[in-house]
Amino acid sequence: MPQKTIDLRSDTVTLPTSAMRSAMARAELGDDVYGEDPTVNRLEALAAERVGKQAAMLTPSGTMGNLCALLAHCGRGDEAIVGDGSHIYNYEGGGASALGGIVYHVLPNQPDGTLALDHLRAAVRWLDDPHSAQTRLICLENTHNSCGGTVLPPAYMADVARLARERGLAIHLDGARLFNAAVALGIDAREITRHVDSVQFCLSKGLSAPVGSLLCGDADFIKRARRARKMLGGGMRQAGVIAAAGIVALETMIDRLAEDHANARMLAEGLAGLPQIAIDPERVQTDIVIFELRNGMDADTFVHRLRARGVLVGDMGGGRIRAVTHYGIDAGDIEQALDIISSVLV
Ligand code: TLP
Repeated sequence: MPQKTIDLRSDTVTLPTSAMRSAMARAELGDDVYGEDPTVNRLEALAAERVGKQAAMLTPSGTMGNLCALLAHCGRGDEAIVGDGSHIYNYEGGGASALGGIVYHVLPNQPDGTLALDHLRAAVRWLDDPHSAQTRLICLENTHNSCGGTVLPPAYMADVARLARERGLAIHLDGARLFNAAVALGIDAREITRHVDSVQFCLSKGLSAPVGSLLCGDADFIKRARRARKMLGGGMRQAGVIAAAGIVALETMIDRLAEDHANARMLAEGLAGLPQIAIDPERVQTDIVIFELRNGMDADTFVHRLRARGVLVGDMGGGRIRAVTHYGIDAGDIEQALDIISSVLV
C-alpha cells in the first residue's frame, strides 16, 4: 500500500469537507457585483456578526483582503506601519506600494509577534510636518505566522488601540488565522476584533474552505473596499459557490481548531525530544510549529529527505523550518511524521 503523504506545509492545503461540497452544489446564486448573490450576502452578514463589525466583503484571497483594506484606509503617499515579519510586508508582492502608492513604515516584530509600544509611539509622524508622509494606519497580525503562530493578547491590542486613538490612526488586523487566536485564548473573536477598525480573516486555512477571505469593518470602510476590490479585478459574479463553503466553515469548523493546536503541541514536544532539533515548545500556541536544525544539516537537504519519505514541511529561509497542522492531519500522522523526522536526521 502506498503510504499517505503527510502534508504539513500549510493549513492552506486543506480540502473542503463533504458538507461544504454539498452546500456548494446546492447554493442559491446571483450576480454578486450587483450585490445579488444571496449566498454571498448571507456569508458577509454572518462574517460581520462573528467579528462584531457593521459590514463585510468576500475576497478571493487574504492577500486581496489585506490590499483592499490598505487601499481603503490610506491614500497615495500615506504611510502604513507594518512589522518586519508580517505577511503584508513580506509575502504580498509589495501590493500596497506597487498599486496604492502607500509607504510601508517597517518596525521590528518582537519574538511574540507584537510591535513594541515604544517603537510604535516613536514611529508615528507628526501630521503637520510637510516633510513627512502621513501615518494613517497600524497593521497587526494575529496569529502571527512567521513568529510561529503566536497569539497577540487582547490586552496588548487594547494598548495599541489607545495609542492609535490618541494619534488619530486606524488599525487593520491581518487575522488570516483570527479564529485560531480566539480558540487558543478561549474567547470570542469579538474580544480581539473590538480593538481594530478592520480585520481580514481567511476561510481557506484551518477552516478548510477551498477559497476566500472576509474583510470586515464599518459600512463606509467596506464601501471604499468594494471599489478597491473591483479595481483589482476581484468582483466575482456567482461567488455564492464559494461562499456556501465559507458558511459551513464558519458554522462548523471553528471549535475543531483546538485539535490542530493539540497536534501542533504534540509535534513540538516530540521535536523538542530530538537532540538535533532546536525548538521551544512553549512558543507553539496554535497550529504552526517553527524549528531549526542543530546537527549541521541544511534545511533544504532536510526538507528533501523528508519529502522522499512522504512528509512535507516548509523551508522558511534562514534555517527555519515550518510545519502546520490542520484538518487533514491527526495524532497518528504526527507520530508517524516524528518517526520519519528522527530517521532522516541520523
Ligand atoms: N499565508 C500562507 C503563505 O502565503 C505564507 C501560508 O502558508 O501561511 N496573512 C497571513 C498571516 C497569511 O499567513 C496568509 C497566507 C495571508 C495573509 C494571505 O492569504 P492568501 O494566501 O489567501 O492570499
